[in-house]
Amino acid sequence: MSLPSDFLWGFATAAYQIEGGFDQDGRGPSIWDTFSKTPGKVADGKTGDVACDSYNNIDQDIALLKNLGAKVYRFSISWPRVIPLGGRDDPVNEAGIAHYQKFVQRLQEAGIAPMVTLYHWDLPDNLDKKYGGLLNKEEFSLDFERYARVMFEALPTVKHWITFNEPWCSAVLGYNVGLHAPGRTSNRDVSAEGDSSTECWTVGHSLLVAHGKAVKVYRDEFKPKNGGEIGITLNGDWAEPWDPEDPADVEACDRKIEFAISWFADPVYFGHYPESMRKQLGDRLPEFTPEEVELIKGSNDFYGMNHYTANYIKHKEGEPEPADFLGNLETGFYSKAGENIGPETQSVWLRPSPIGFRKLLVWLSKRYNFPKIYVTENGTSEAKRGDGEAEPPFPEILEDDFRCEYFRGYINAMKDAVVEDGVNVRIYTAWSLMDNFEWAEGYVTRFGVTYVDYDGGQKRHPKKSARVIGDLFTSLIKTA
Ligand code: PNW
Repeated sequence: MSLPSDFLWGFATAAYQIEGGFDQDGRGPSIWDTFSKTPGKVADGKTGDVACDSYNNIDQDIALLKNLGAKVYRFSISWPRVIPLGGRDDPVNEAGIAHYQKFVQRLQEAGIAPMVTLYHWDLPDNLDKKYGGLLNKEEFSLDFERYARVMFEALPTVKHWITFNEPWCSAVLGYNVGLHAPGRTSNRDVSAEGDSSTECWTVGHSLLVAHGKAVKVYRDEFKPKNGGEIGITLNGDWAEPWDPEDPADVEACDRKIEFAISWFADPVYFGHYPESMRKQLGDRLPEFTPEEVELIKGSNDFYGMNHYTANYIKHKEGEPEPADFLGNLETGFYSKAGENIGPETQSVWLRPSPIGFRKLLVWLSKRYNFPKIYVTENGTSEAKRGDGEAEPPFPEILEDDFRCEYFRGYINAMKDAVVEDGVNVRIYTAWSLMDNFEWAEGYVTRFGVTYVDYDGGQKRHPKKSARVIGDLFTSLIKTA
């Protein structure tokens, strides 16, 4: 028993993390340009100005994908590259459009299917300044709708569209914790502006409405002639009870997943927010109008799933904090019995737990009636090697056995979910094709299956894990 013969696998990236070319050919600034240039926001004061310089290295990136055997490549469009000021009446930058048209054409000539994310966090800065960006549902959703239409029209051969990458991250990291652009939070040590108790819920709602509008445009105007699919990509970790004997911890696990994933997935599949969130947040959680329900309910052609890690969950007693976004609970890596969920990595939030992937695939499939799932991100930074704080220098860094083990564990867990639990996964793209700008962590943390020599001409060197993924899928996919 194995994965279906039409299963597609490959790698994922995002525009701001790899493109560079920040001021080339008319690109405008995004909120991440502004945020990363603000002192103290990104490790070592780094920005995505150059990153992997993928904007100027189309041929090298496609050759790499081909060399690794990828069947699909997930990348994102930089909104301010194609509409520098972002708004629905603002001019389109033809050079930006031409860039993505050329890229898609070259990819397809190489036999690689493009999977395009419209929004991977790089909002045109002008829209943030003009009307508060994602906080302004009416303006934002109309501007996003127009941007989406421009891209659907420009790239008619693309069959897989993702509206938003990880709305949870945009809302919580951007408007509650303040760790990501635009960096708003109630914590006045971090930001002069923001209200963690309300803004993230407002932003989540705007994102859902904008998603719904873009899906409607695609289905009404483009799907009939182009025949592609569209969905949203959600992130979320698996949850294990801290004390499996305590029903309150067991219950808190479901609540944790609801606050992370069902916040967006319940509206998309059922047309309303989860009961647990309505109960805790009251009128801080916006109401859907009947028109919004109409737009959002049933708006996924596939479920886009980003998944990295798992946590032990301990329920909290008493009233939740106003800024709480977890569901009145604590997350940790150790259980009551002292078990560790998985080995440490360079990312404080990430410890591998392959079994958690299988369990979450089953949880989601049961709740949302076995949707077609595309795993759009899965991957890891490395564990520390030896006593060193940093990763080893090139070329030892290419021997990334820890990452190889991660992919073996996770991809096999996914295979088990498909083969034994009836879960319907059809596409898998590993995060990431190459080392890149890891947001607030700058370039310190590397998630790539390919090493990028940032200071030595941006050369790409595949690590051991790049081959492991290809070999695994080759052995797991049924030959037609
Ligand atoms: C995802 N967390 O982000 C993003 O989609 C990628 O752009 C990113 O590079 C990748 O995962 C690795 O970090 C996340 O704190 C960032 O739980 C942070 C969290 C989850 C996902």
